[in-house]
Amino acid sequence: MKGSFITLEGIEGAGKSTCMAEVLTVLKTAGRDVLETREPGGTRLGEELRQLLLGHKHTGMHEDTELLLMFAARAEHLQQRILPALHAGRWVLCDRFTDASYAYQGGGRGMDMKRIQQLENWVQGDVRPDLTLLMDLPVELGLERAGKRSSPDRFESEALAFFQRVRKAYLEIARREPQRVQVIDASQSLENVQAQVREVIQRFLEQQA
Ligand code: Z5A
Repeated sequence: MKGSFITLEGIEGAGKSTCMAEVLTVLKTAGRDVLETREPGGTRLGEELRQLLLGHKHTGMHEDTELLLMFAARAEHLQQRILPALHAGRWVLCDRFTDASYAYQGGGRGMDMKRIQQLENWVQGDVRPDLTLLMDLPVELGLERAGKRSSPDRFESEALAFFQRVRKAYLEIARREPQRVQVIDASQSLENVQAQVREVIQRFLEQQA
């Protein structure tokens, strides 16, 4: 039996990490064996690449390099952890995946979406998430929530307009793939957001039964 692949996406401060816990609880209560992971990262090599990508050591990194490093980390993650877990019948819950490359590198940096698609096809073959929760909220609110954290990483240091392009790109993906991408109104209170998340996951579980 093959497990299901669920991803969480959203702009800065959207509450993905907070809601991962909620998704995990619902899945575990339903008896699913879940691999919880994240991108960039998820493997030892991927976590090292994450440090290079998010840290300030390579502030002027070229956008091609950034995109290729994202996909290098993803190739390692897929081959070493995600695919073995899915083939073993486990569920995979991942904090960000390829939609983030379309939103941040495509939308935010303005890179050619076709290039990203070529890498997606090469690295992933036909592997795509079965369900994606897009935590959506106004950029100003997300940045305000995230701003309460200590030191900003390389992406968090970007300007407001960058995150507005990222949000727009995410919403465009949701518009194109309404079956896979479920939009959560993340501007609501935490209780309300968690309730929306529970409902989407319960519905998905029922569809899989
Ligand atoms: N990136 C990329 O460019 N290309 C790619 O292909 C991939 C990634 C895969 C790392 O992501 C960066 O990599 C990311 C995109 C880029 N950069 N950015 N920006 P990350 O996921 O590790 O980093 P992040 O976006 O900063 O996520 P985060 O730290 O996990 O934050 P979050 O999940 O969006 O939010 P949170 O930590 O759950 O919540 C933020 C705060 O708001 C926190 O204090 C909560 O208690 C609070 N919160 C949450 N929900 C609520 C509600 N509903 N009401 C009030 N307060 C709330």
